[in-house]
Amino acid sequence: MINIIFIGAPGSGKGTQAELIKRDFNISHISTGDMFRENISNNTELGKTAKSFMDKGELVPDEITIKMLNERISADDCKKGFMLDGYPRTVEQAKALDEMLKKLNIKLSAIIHLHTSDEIIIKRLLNRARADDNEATIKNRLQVFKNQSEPVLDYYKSSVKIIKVKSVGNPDDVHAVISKELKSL
Ligand code: B4P
Repeated sequence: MINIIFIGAPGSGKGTQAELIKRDFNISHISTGDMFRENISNNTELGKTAKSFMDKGELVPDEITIKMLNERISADDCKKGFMLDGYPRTVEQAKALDEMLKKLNIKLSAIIHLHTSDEIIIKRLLNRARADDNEATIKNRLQVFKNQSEPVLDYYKSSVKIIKVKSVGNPDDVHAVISKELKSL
């Protein structure tokens, strides 16, 4: 059973690669971004709060995100293995995840760190053109990633295997590199 985390800047391809892994490894795909977007389209209170942060390129507060994730990861389908796409994004979220996994008696197999250049990210996201994909917001999201999410890699470096993968070129080629790494775990 594999339990993995994807860490990478906005637009580094976490969602894209997670879909390909799901296809090949039959594990649950948990995307906090997708969960927030679903709440936004259903016009829930959680969605309204999340939207006010996402539109500015800020992170949704830890308190809300941790609660939502803890409920999701306790669900039965996660027992067959899971990948977290876009969580944890802060050291606080990582600490809360550790606590939760300890309670559930689950171990992380690895972290996939997707990386590429800011220039490529800006091009990709302007091309994707989602609601939060305008240039000012993208630049803020990149800064937020550097300030708040990169420290998560430091937090895990002595306890979990970190696999660094360059996320450029054809998504299928990037997937082949990740697949090979996961099969050798
Ligand atoms: P997310 O939904 O996680 O989205 P993302 O970081 O923008 O994108 P991702 O890396 O998944 O890129 P994708 O594969 O789609 O976050 C959105 C927002 O939600 C955050 O800013 C935050 O506000 C909030 N949020 C989410 N999780 C949170 C948390 N834990 N705590 C607090 N707030 C949270 O790829 C992007 C584009 O690139 C696509 O168009 C794709 O087709 C293209 N692409 C991908 N790989 C490519 C490749 N190899 N070559 C060419 N194009 C490629």
